Amino acid sequence: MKFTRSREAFGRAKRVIPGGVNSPVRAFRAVGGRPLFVSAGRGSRIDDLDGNRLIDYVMSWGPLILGHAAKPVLAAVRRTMSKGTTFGAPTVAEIELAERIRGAFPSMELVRLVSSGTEACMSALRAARGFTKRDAIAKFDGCYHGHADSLLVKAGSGLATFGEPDSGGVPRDVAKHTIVLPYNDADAVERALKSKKIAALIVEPVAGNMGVVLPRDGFLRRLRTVCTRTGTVLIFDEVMTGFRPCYGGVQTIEGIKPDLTTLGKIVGGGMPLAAYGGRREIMEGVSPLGPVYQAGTLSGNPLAVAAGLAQVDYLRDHPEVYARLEVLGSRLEEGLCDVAKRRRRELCVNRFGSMLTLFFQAGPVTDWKSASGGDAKAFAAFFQKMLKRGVYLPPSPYEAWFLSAAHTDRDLEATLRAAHAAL
Ligand code: KE4
Repeated sequence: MKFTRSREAFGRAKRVIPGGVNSPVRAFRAVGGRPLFVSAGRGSRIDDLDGNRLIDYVMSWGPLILGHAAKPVLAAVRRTMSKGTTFGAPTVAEIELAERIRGAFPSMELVRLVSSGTEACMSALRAARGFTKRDAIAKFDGCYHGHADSLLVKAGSGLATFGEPDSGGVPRDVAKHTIVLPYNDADAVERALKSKKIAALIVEPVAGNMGVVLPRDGFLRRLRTVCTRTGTVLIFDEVMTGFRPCYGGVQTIEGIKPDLTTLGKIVGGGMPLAAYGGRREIMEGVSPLGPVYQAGTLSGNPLAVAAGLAQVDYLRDHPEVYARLEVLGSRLEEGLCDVAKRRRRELCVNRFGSMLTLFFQAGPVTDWKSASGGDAKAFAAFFQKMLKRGVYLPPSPYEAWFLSAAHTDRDLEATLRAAHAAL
């Protein structure tokens, strides 16, 4: 693999964009070297500026469950854009997408469309604070819910690689309202929520931003019980897990009803669209019905809604996609564990359906403390060797690898061969 054109592009980018990237994790800071510049994507592959065709496991960090440039999504956007790109006025398609979301997530009685996962999480928290008239919120160490001020307190994605517990520019008066709890520690949650009136507890029901970390049996149920008892709004941040494991999310599989849910990524079909919603009495507090203000020029944007509708409708009409994703996920997990054993390397794989993380440690990895104990240098070396062998992994040890319906058995065989050589 040669990367000259990417290098030139990066030099040029750094002259006009901070760090040459529009999102920090893309800068390859955790793995060294220069970021890849992408020219095209198709199916499970991306082409970089130097004509390298790579098997992609970043998949734009989750939205592309059907693969790059999925036909139904492109067709829908093409059909829609001939009628204009944005109106700043309601359209019927927005109702249809909100109805689909409510169909897949019955807990979301009222739904508001926004433009990013950050906006969805920030707005959900404001709705919860408005509803409870409480200021404090709680989140978990290693979980990431976007970059709103009150959530940049030990975020797990991006910031985790910088080793910064807080972000610059977040006022102490804001951060002090956020309690950070250890993931998978329900007793700590019980103690915190008993000792202080909290507006909302926000959780990644399956974490993906410290690498994939699964909730212990009963953990989510305990959160539901404690939040109900203390009048705390339970928010499931399903930005990453929404429509990933099934035509629904973790709440569907666990049979647990959060008070609010945030969605993003898949629901937008790869376009800037996210959503938040939940219990009617909470969401009726949102403007123009109630005093909680939230707005957006491009909220419910017609092109993004068309892409989202096309993708979620395809998933609704082709449940076999989920069976296929489960087969691919388990094959990749087993293959990686087998390669690690043959190479006598202490690695552990956490998987949730078609999202997984290979940790460079023996494990188990059950929270941020254990997740951050891996060998980041060994991961960086592995990343670079895989890239040279045509496999593009997330450039951080604290992210999830994503499979799509476009990944093939041949992709997996090539990936496992590359992993065997790279280790
Ligand atoms: P965005 O604002 O990036 O659309 O969504 C924020 C967000 C909220 N909640 C969860 C569970 C998320 O995973 C995210 C965003 N995820 C990261 C990658 N793990 C986005 C990649 C990036 O920051 O560039």
